[in-house]
Amino acid sequence: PSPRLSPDGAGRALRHGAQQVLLGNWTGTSTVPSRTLYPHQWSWDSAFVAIGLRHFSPGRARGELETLLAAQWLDGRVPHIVFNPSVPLGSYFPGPDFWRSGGAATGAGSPARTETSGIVQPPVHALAAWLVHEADPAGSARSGFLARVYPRLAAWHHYLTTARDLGGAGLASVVHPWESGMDNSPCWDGPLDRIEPVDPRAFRRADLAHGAADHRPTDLDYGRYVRLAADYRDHGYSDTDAPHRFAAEDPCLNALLIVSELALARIARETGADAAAHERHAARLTAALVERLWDAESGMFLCRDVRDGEGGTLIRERSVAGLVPLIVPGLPEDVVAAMVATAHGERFALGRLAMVPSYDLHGESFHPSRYWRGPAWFNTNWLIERGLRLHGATDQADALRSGLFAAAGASGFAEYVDPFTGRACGARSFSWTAALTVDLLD
Ligand code: 9YW
Repeated sequence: PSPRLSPDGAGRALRHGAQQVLLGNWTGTSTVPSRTLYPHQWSWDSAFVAIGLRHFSPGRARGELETLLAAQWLDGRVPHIVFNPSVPLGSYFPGPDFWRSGGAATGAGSPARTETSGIVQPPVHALAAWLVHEADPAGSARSGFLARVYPRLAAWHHYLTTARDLGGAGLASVVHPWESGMDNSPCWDGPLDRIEPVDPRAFRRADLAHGAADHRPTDLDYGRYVRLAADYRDHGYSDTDAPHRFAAEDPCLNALLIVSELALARIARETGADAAAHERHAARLTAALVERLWDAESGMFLCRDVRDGEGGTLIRERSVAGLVPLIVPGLPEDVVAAMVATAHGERFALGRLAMVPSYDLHGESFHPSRYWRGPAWFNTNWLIERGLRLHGATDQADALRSGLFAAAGASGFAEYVDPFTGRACGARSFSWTAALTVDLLD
C-alpha cells in the first residue's frame, strides 16, 4: 500500500500541501491571504499565518508580524490592511487611493512611508508573537524579537481599550463591520440599517472579479461599508471627532484581546516589563465580557450595539463570534459548559457537522455559502478547537481537528466551506487555512 494512505503519510501530504500554499503566498516580507482576492497584507490573517509559519520557518513568522507592526500608527492602531505598492491600483477595493492614510490621517499618526487602511481587525497578534517565540526561543532571543514587539503590542492594546472603549465599560468597540473580520455577519444587519448607503455607481468593487457574487456581501452592504469608512476617513480617523454611527462590542474581538493580553503578560515577563499589570487587565476585561455580552438564554455571547439606547442593546443574532470566547481561560464554569453545549446543539451542530458554521443553522439569515452568514471558516474553528482543548473537552477537540483536516485537504485550502457538504467556497490556496492546518498537525 502507498505510504500516503497511512495516517502519518496522509498527515505528511497535508502538511506538504499547506506549506506549499504558504510558500506561494509569501511576498518576501509578508504573506498575502490569497494571490487573487486579497493581494496585500491583512492584519489578523498575518497573525494566523505566523502561527503556522513558526513550525517550519520561525524567522519568516517573526518577519510576518514585524512587517505588520512596522505599519502601526502613532496612536497605537494596527491597520487592517498594509498595501503593497507594487500591486496595481484597482486590484482591490477599497485601495490606498480610498483610505488616503498618508495625508488625511496625520492627527492619528499614520506611517509616512507605508499606505494602509485606517480601520483595525481583531488583535490576535500578541498571542501569535508569543506562540512564534515559543516555537524557537533561541532564534527569537538572538534576534531580540520580543523586546522589539512588546512596546508595539502594548500600544496596540492600549489604543483598543482607550480610544475604542466607546461603550464605557472597558471593552473595545468595532466601528465598521470589516473590523470584526466577519464583514456581512447577520449581527451587523440591524446596526447597518441606520446607515445611508453610498450610491453603488460611486465605487467599483474588485472582489466580484474573483468571487461568486452570491457568495459575497451584496452591493447594498458595500454601499454602507463605504459610507462608514469614508466618514471615518473624512474625520482624519480620529475616534473623538468621527461620528461612529456604527459601534459594537464584539465577543470574538474582545475574547482575542483577553487572550492576547495574557500572552502580553508572558512577553512582559520575558522582557522584564510589568507582567502583573497585563494579568490584571485581562481579568478586568474577562469580567466585562461576561457582564456586557453573556446571554444565558442563548447559551453564548452576543454582540452589543453600543449605539442603540442608553448603555446599548444586545443584538439577538447567534454568530460563531459568540462561541470564540471558549479560548478565554478564567471564565465561570457554567458559562463554559453552556457554550460547549451550544456548540454541540442544533444551531451549530458540532459533532454532526465537520466544522462549526459561522452562523446559527436555524437563524433567519442563514445561507450555506454566503461568506459570514453560514459557511464554516478555518480560523474560527481553529479558535474553538483550542478552546475545547483548553477546557478539557479533548475528544470533541480531536473530532473537530479531524473535521478541519478533511475539509482543508478536500477543498484545496479554501477560504471557507459549505458547512453541510464541505464544498469549497471563496478563494483556494487561502493562507490562514493552510497555516492553521500546519499548526494543528504539529
Ligand atoms: C474583504 C482577508 C480578509 C479577512 C476578513 C474577511 C475578508 C475583506 O478577507 O475581508 O474584502 O471582504 O472577512 O476576515 O481578514 O482574508
